[in-house]
Amino acid sequence: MKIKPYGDTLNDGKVQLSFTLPVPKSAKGVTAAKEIAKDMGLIDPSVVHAEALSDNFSFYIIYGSTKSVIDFDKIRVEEITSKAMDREEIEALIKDEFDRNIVFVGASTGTDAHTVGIDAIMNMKGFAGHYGLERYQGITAYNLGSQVLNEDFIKFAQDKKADVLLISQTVTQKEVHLKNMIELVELLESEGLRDKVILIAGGARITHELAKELGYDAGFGPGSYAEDVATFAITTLINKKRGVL
Ligand code: B12
Repeated sequence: MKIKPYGDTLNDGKVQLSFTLPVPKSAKGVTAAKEIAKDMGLIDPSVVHAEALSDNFSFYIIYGSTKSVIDFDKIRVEEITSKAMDREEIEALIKDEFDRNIVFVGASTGTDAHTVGIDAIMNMKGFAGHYGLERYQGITAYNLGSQVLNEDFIKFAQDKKADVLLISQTVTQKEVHLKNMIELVELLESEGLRDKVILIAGGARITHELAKELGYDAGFGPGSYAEDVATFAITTLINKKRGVL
C-alpha cells in the first residue's frame, strides 16, 4: 500500500515544518525560511507563523506539500507485539514461576537529569493511572534516580543481584544517549554480566528497534507503562529459565 502524508484531502502531501533561524524576525527572514523549505523539496511552502525569539533569532512554522510516497508494506521494524498483562496477572505469574522476588534496578544514567520517565515506570504511585513497579507484589524495585554513572549503576545492580536493569535516556543531543547506552553494554560484557540480566532501555526517543541494535533486550518509548515492561521482563525471564531463549 502506497501512502503519503495528508492534511485536508487524502494524498495531498500536506506537511508542517518548524525551525529557528539565526536572524532577526523580518520580511527577509520569512523569505529565507520559505527558500529553505523549497530547497528541502516542499511544494508551495507558505510561512504561517513567524516569531522573534530574541533580537537575533526568529522562529518559523511552514506548511507545504511533499512529493514523498512510500510503500507501507515494505516497512519492517522490530516491535514488541505481545499484549501486556495487567498487574494482578503479572503478580500471579511471578508467584507461580519463582520462589523469590524479581529484582529490578533502574536509573536515568550518565549525565541525564530527567527522572520523570523512570519514575513513571517505577514509582509506587505510577503514571496516568498505571501503578509503578514498586507497587507490584513479587517485585523488588530500586530506583536510583538520575545522573547515575554506568559504573555505579552496575555496582549497585551486582550488589542487589538484579534480574532486570532499566535505563532511562531522555537527552539525545549530540547522540549522548547512544554513547551512554553503548558504554553500559560494553561494561556489562566486560564484567561477564550481560547475559545474566534482562537489559531494557526507555525514553521519549527510544524505540525497541534502536535498543535491540545497541545490544539491549528491549526498548520502550512514549506511552509505555509498568505493566508493559514487567510483562516483557517476566516472560523473558521465564523463557530463559525454561531454556527457550
Ligand atoms: C521536565 C523536563 C526537564 C526537567 C527534568 C526534571 C526531572 N526531574 O525529570 C529539567 C528542567 C531538569 C530539564 C532539564 C533539561 N532538559 Co529537559 N525537559 C523536560 C520536559 C519538559 C518533560 C520531560 C518529561 O518529564 N516527560 C514526561 C515523561 C513521563 O515522559 P518520558 O520521559 O518520555 O517517559 C515515558 C516514556 O518515554 C517511557 N520511559 C522513559 N524512561 C523509561 C525507562 C524505561 C526503562 C522504560 C521501560 C520506559 C521509559 O515511559 C514513560 C512513561 O510512558 C521535556 C520536553 C517535553 N515536553 O517532553 C524537556 C526535554 C526532554 N529537555 C530537554 C533538554 C535539552 C534539557 C536540558 C539539556 C536543557 C539544558 N540545556 O539545560 C536539561 C538536561 C540537563 C541534563 N544534564 O540532563 C530536551 C531534550 C532534547 C533532546 N532530545 O536531547 C527536551 C525534549 C525539551 C526540548 N524540546 O528541547 N528538563
